[in-house]
Amino acid sequence: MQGDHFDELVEAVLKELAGLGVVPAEPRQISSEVVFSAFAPRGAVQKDVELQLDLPDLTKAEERAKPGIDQAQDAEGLLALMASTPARIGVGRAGPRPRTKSWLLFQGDAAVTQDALWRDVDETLLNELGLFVVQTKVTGGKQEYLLRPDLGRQLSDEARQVVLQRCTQKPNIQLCVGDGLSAAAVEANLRKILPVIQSGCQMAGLSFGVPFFIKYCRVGVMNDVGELLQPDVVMLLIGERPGLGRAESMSVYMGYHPQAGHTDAERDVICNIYDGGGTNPLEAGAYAVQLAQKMIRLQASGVKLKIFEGGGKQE
Ligand code: B12
Repeated sequence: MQGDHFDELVEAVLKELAGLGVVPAEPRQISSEVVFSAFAPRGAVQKDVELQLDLPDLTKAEERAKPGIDQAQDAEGLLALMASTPARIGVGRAGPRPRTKSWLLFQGDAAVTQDALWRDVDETLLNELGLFVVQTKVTGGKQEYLLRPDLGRQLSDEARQVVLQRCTQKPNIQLCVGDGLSAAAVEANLRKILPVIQSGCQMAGLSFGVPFFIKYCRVGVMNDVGELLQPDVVMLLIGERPGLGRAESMSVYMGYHPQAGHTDAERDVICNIYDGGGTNPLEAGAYAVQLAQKMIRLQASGVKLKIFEGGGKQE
């Protein structure tokens, strides 16, 4: 629409509204420019306006802890019940629907999950910890990673070459880090767990291969790493599928002499690794080293290890 014509239109509407007493009758400076500016992106028109939020931040622990049931029969009991679980109980309802608060919180928490899933692990962290980066056969970004788990279980040809060039053969422990389903999980735990595993292996007299990072990684990639480098044990630190609002949980998947054809039955997992409620990353690191020692001693992992532990094989 032409600006002049629009101005005429605005003028006509304002006159009509003034006649109805909805807007003041005095002449005012209004033009298409002014009207359009109302729809411009916020940053563009409100550069010097400070953002003021008058609503509480629903994601804060104290807000989450507030019951949504106004006249609970046992208010104290309800509070105790809510404190006993992170599950969304006692949130109340508006007729048959969730309350606005519940709905907003759900959307906020779902966004945390999506962010963790869709973004890449911070490169500065990987550089800081001296991890070089290789990729699986996924080439079409996260979308393909999610749709094709099979590609995430195989190192790309280039990755295989780089790994062979940069890593040592037949270490006791070969550690890899994978993004998996949560970048946030890797970022939250890696700085803590990696040094514990490294020093733990050193103290246990286990040789430690050159660690590296695998982008678009699935658990099954352990088989490729095992075939390429022939370590006794592969440890794969990987981001777990995030829960609603909980994205920082990591796992260590481990296998003895992983090779083509191995399944999860030949693997073990130390899961739910995060600070403040999960398995503490420092403890998890120490436990991973102990488990690796056991795997090497009994020459097994996964179900076989359980059987051998139970006396199926003499030490
Ligand atoms: C998704 C999932 C599954 C899916 C896996 C399918 C898939 N393709 O993703 C299904 C429903 C099949 C599944 C089954 C089982 N799971 Co499960 N699973 C999970 C979950 C929710 C997320 C895992 C994840 O994010 N992995 C990371 C991504 C990147 O890996 P991925 O390559 O995409 O997928 C592989 C792993 O998820 C692996 N996997 C999944 N579960 C398990 C369990 C064990 C013991 C192992 C070694 C591997 C493994 O299987 C996938 C294919 O290789 C976790 C919860 C958590 N907090 O981690 C539980 C979890 C790992 N599972 C668990 C268990 C116990 C099992 C079962 C043994 C249950 C049963 N009794 O049958 C089976 C075994 C499965 C197997 N693969 O042999 C436990 C492990 C506890 C432990 N420390 O041993 C967890 C931690 C849940 C829990 N809190 O109890 N699981």
